[in-house]
Amino acid sequence: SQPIDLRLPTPGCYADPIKAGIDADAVFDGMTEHLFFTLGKLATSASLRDLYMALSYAVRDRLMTRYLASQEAIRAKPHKTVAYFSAEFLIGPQLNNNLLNLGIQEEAEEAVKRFGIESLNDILEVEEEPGLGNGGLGRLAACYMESLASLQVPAIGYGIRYEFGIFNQIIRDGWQIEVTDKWLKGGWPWELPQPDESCFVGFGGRTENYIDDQGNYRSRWIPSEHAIGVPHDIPILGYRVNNCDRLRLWRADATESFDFYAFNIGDYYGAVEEKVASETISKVLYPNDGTDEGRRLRLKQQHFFVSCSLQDMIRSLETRNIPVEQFSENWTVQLNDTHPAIAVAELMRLLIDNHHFEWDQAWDITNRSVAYTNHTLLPEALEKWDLNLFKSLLPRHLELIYEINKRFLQQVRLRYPGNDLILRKLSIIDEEGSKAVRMAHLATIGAHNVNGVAALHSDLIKRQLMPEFADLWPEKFTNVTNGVTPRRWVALSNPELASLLDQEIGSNWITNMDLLTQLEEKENDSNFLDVFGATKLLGKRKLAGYIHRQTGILVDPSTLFDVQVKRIHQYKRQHLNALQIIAQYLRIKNGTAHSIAPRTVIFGGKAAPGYLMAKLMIRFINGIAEVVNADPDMDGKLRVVFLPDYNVKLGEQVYSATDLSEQISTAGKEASGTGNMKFAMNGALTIGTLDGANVEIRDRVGKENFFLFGKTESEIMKLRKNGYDPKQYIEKSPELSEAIRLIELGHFSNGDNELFRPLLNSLTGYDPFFVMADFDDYLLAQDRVSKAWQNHKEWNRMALLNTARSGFFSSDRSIREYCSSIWKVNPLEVEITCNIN
Ligand code: NBY
Repeated sequence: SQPIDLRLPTPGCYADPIKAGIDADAVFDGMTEHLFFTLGKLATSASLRDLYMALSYAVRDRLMTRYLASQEAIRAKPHKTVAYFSAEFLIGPQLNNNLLNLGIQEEAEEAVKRFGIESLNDILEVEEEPGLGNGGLGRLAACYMESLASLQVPAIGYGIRYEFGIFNQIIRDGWQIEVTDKWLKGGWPWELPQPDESCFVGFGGRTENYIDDQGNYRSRWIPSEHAIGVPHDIPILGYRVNNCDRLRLWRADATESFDFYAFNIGDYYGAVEEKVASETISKVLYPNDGTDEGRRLRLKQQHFFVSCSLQDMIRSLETRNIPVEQFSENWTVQLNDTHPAIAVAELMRLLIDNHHFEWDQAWDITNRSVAYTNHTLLPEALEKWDLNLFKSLLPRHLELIYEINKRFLQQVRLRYPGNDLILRKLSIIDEEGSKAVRMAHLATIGAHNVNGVAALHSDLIKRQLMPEFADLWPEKFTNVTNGVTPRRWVALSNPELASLLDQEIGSNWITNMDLLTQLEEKENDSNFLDVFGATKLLGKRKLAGYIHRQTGILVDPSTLFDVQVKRIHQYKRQHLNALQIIAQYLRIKNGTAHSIAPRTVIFGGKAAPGYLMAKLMIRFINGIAEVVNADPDMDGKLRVVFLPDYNVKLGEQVYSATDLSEQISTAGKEASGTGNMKFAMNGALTIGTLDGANVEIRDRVGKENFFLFGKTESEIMKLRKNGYDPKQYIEKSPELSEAIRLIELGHFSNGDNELFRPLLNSLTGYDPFFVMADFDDYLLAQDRVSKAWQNHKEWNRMALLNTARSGFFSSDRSIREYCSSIWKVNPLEVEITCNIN
């Protein structure tokens, strides 16, 4: 390919991709200029925040050559580009990631020292992360963007620039309190607003038929309302390459302002919803990770960002003189769950109504371009929109969906003559009860590929979620097991491990995680195992310091750090872990805890504001923590910590400091999990069920290096079918009965024996997630953990093998699979020549 000559004397313009032109002097000079000109500050009076801003701007400047060259490369020569559509991108802090990918961490360290700062970390600490996602789904999108850029694949992430991201969590009296996330308040240096590329989006109104100049019958939409989408672009630089992709987030301009301060935190949801009804569409992220709330504003958000993005993509063809007929040769659209599934109807509308394509050609283009990733089997999380709501907001789209459905069902009739049941099951319109549009059906029919996110999950999509679709189109359904980026989740978050790996196997592991298998040669090298264990201890010391500062709890870094961090959910079963702690507590109290490992059990995670049971689970954990941590009998044996406000930044501290990773969801419920992968890479052992990607993690790290417990998915199904009764399990288990009795007595709620009643009733009555059924086996697995911990050398060996065999879970591998089997895209190497070198 032709090198791009920008003819610009820009900072960081250099032919040598790594470091050239960016030494500590350049970083220092850049900071000085920005302090003075951009921030209006003298270096002598600059605060840490000022220095953070100045360094960020200086680094951003040095991304621009690559950023523009990457866009120029596509302009110069058409190349299929990935458009990753996601309502959430949980990108985390940007500064250190960009320093790493540019290769200038040391230069930055030296530059900040010249400002009298002791360590770059002091500046990194200041960065506020954009919480534009709920959990795994949003974080996955961020890992995928980073891998796309690192693999030199042209890509753009399309989403929403929420003014308020996921709420900040504080814990008061053991309860979660939600606080508005004002991530933009101090200015956020990583985005570039591009108001010239704004788009119009319609809502409501009516449709009409008309005859055009050529005498053709056509339909059009006359919306009653409009919003303007203003793109805000975030550069996503690949690791040590010139390719710099983009995250393009749309902001809806405010129509009127209001004071979010007045949030009634007890009713976060209601407060947001009511006020927001008259408000701008991009105001707030829905803080809901597992249930479809079916709110009008949410559908508005979805259509808003999808319409802006598709218009933007078509416009980019037009400005490059590429005919719109060639849309699918130039773009491949990935739908991150059904949140952007309206894209199927919106692309049809744009092609037919605006660009006057015939139906068949428009459908062909749509179907060739769009693919859909499913992230959940939970029925309550499958998006459905009430037909009347849908019609009032998107009347033209509903007409198009009816037509899509009509043509689709005609095909089904031919394939299954006389089978009305299958028509009802496959239809986009749910006719049971009040009518609704099923977004998963729209996505599946519109897409050329549907994938799940782990082998088991993809299998269950075919067998349980959409068996009729899988029978109709078996080749449409595939699997791409999730992955996480080793740049953030090893190199940035675990610098001690990263430098040990560099020393032992060279530094190529960071872009080729399969090289980690070379570590297997060290499994019996006693000295190496000690060093490996020592890096873990460093991480644990740091986390212990953080825990003390945040919660006042003193924890001992030599104890087993047993961690469960993820959204709080019944299916993820944090309460199973909590019950296990009570059992251990009782053993210690009764003097029967003979060989239990001294543990620090750490929880972190947010509960959806309207999910009362999850909020009670947080209160429950904190109730246990209060009793355990105050009891001198527990000293040196057991500590329980609930870390408030779990987010990406905190995750970076946690994964590197963990010995035991808790992945204990009810089998069949967790689509994949991605935290499980981050833990394994960082040398934590997993205690887990055969669920999601745990299955593949265990296959790869070896069953002897994984603490397995619990019923399998098919055993759970059988139990459910045969009438599951949790009481039978409680009666059979003295330790479980005793734990429950203690909770009933109010032992963990200052004598209040009503507080945890709803939780107990659920567990002992219906137990929808089979906590009681798995309890005894879980406790036995925890005993195996305790036993293994006695032999530190052996533990370190198993931990090392986890790291060594976790290469498969790099998002680079996932992205390569998407590129070759779904998107059919190739890398496009960006070369740069400069006139200033
Ligand atoms: O996606 C998660 C899955 O639970 C996890 O197993 C998987 O590893 C991960 C990545 O594939 N799903 C998830 O995080 N979902 C959400 O955050 C989410 C957000 C919004 C809504 C539903 C789910 N919603 O209905 O609005």
